[in-house]
Amino acid sequence: MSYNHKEVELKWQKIWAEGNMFRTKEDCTKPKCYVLDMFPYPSGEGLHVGHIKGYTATDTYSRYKELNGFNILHPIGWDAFGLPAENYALKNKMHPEAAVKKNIDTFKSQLSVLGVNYDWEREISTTDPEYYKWTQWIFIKLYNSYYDEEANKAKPIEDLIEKKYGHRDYYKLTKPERKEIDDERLAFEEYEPINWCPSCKTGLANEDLEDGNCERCGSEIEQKPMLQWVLRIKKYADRMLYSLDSLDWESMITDSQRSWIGRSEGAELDFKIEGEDEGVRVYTTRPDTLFGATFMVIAPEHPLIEKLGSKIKNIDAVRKYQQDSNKKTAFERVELAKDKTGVRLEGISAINPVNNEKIEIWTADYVMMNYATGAIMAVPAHDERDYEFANKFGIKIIEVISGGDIKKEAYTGDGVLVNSDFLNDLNIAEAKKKMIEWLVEKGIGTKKVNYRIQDWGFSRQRYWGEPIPMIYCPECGNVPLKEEDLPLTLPKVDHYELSGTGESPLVNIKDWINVKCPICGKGAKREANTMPQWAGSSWYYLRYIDNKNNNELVNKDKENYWMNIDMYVGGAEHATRHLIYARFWHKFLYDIGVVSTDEPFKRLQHVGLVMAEDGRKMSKRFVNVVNPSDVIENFGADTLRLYEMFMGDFKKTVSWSTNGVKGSRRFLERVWNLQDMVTDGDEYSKECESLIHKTIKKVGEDFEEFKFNTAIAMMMTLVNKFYEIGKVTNKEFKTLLTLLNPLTPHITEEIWQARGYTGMIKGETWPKYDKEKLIDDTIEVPIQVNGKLRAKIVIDRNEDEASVLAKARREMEGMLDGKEIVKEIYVGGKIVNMVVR
Ligand code: ANZ
Ligand code: ZN
Repeated sequence: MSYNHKEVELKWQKIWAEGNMFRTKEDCTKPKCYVLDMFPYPSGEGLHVGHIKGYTATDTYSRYKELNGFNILHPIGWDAFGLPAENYALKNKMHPEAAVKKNIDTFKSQLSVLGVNYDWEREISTTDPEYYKWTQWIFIKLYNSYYDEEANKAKPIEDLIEKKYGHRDYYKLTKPERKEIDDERLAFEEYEPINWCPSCKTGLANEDLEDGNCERCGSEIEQKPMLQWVLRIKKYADRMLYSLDSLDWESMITDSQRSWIGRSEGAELDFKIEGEDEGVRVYTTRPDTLFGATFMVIAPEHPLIEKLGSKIKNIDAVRKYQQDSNKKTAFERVELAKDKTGVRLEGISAINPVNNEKIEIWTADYVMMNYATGAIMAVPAHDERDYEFANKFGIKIIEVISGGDIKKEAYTGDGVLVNSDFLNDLNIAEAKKKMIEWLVEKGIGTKKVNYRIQDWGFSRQRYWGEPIPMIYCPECGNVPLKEEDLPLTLPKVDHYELSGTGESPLVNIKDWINVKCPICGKGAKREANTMPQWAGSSWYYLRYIDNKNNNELVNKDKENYWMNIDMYVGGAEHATRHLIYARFWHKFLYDIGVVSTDEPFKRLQHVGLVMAEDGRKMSKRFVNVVNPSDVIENFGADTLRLYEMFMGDFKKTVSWSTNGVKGSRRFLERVWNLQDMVTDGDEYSKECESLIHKTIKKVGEDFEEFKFNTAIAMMMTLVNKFYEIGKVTNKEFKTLLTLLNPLTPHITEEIWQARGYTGMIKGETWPKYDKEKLIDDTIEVPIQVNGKLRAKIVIDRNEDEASVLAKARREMEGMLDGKEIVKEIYVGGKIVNMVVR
């Protein structure tokens, strides 16, 4: 009988589905294993072979864990809000909901023929009102919380009201008091310039930018002042940093999280402006270098320019510079500014507080307004940017750390303090400490920690997202919806067009947007902006655990049993986006008692990209896209699965190879044909015993480490061995089929059944290896003749010397050019040496 993949795969997919065999049960007597794929965005293109790589890996891993006695949760769902669906729907004059439904159906049918073990009863979609009800619920919780720095956790906003005003009723507060409270909320409103993509017509978070451009369409970002909701992710920055160490993640990902959060320690201090009362506050990580601060630089947007405008003699030139730098992106200002530009503010100067020297004030766009205080003390001797700037504009450079040659370049290395009065001879750390003490004592400055990460801009001016569940009343201000009024669903309209003003299309849907204020009953408006796509994906893994629960986000006992996620698999492009946001929300949910752990993803494995055969990205434009459905049709799902796991190191980028697919198919045929070579006997044969034990060990260890390619190579070696000796015993065959089953579940179950082995492999336990049997019974020994390697012989591990030497002599017969053996030595188990003359 030949291997007919279509018949076999359909048959087993039917058996699994009809038997409901991948339903997850809450069996608390078993250890659990929660295996999760980063859920896909169901695009119109269907599944990519790159998706399949991740999904096969989690499927393999979870089947392997099940064979090892674990209770498995391996769910899937859809991250289906967002711009592509909305743009597609706009273009085709259809509703995004319909577009999404169609795409999800395509994805599901493609997944079903792959034979993955998802529990479909737990399917979720972020666009389902029963799901986004809870996304909105989290938003309201954030709105109703503040961060208590002492307790280092979020607390109800009423606690803060009580602390400040002695009661817990927000609506009893005066307007200025409310403002003070509102500014402490973890979700707050801000009127600030936001990143605006003119082509996507929406505001974006910093995480949505790539080199200062829109990550989606590549357009250059503008800064546009706009009222928007912001989430205080910065409050969680320290906790997000510290717990990174406890995670079993690849360092590539934890490193990029660290630098994205960008914690730095230093001091804030005031520089007085000559003749003014007020000063300018700067942030520095190097307070030790204060004696070397020979000028000051403020960002072009710094308010000082407006304030002292009349005193600045060259104000026209300064204004011109402000306009020029306004046109540059942040990336151009920071990364591309090889040639430093700037303008001196003539007519005013600052005083260096440590020696009362007058120093120049400049404005330059290498100083950013949205980081720290937007002003710096410049220390050209020890900062590269300041050095370049001072050299270009002829400003004094004073060395304060010894060890470099400041005539040549800025010195940023270690050393002791010089030219620094009371700091002289101290090392940098000591000098920092002493300077901060001095600043505090004089009331000039304090110690200060800063973060690169910005709070999360949360408003999107588009239709296809979760409505933000807030009402704005001119009398009462912001009023969140009550829990029992959730979900607030998107209005069902046939068409919605962009407003044209930059506002969300929802502003034009009058009977949705206009409401009565729940507090005072007067006319009010709903929030028209929607949430970013990252909202729904920031907590979805919790909903799988309890996706039908109408009363709470997730049941406590179930959450306790299933969390944390034991294995999380997805692309590295999420290192600083999804994985930052989800960790933030998880910590917040921990603070308010929804979850029992502080971190969601214990172990994270990232999957390398799959490129086209030509080494380029797969793209319709290059006509090089491999459609997984075609591969399944022609070669079978098991072949596709095996190939994707064998194509290379899981973490690395690999190119598709049609020959590789064929090779995988040939291997499966060889396994299939072993059926004709089975001999009686339910033991491991002597020839194969040690190789079998080694294979069991290697495959298990490699599966744990996501090294599927080397596990497969080992199984190929074993199959070669069976062919070499021309037979396989039942026990050997069963072991091979069980090891291979997580990778290629259809063909292995089919052979198992055809051989009449009892039950199914699903239900078997993973084979065990015997440590003692790992050692080979036979070994290879090289033969050296006059110091040259000439041949190899196979001997029994315990074979005696005489017998080994006899074998060696036989092997070399006729190869010694008639010369005579004058000496022969056998070094036990290692080598045979002969001397001939
Ligand atoms: C004086 C100094 C001397 C500095 C020295 C560095 C080296 P991180 O580590 O990234 O926090 N800085 C502060 N605010 C800035 C802004 N808004 N835009 C651009 N640069 C700014 O970097 C902190 C350092 O970056 C600060 O320490 C400041 O320069 C500069 F030998 O102050 B430093
Ligand atoms: Zn009102």
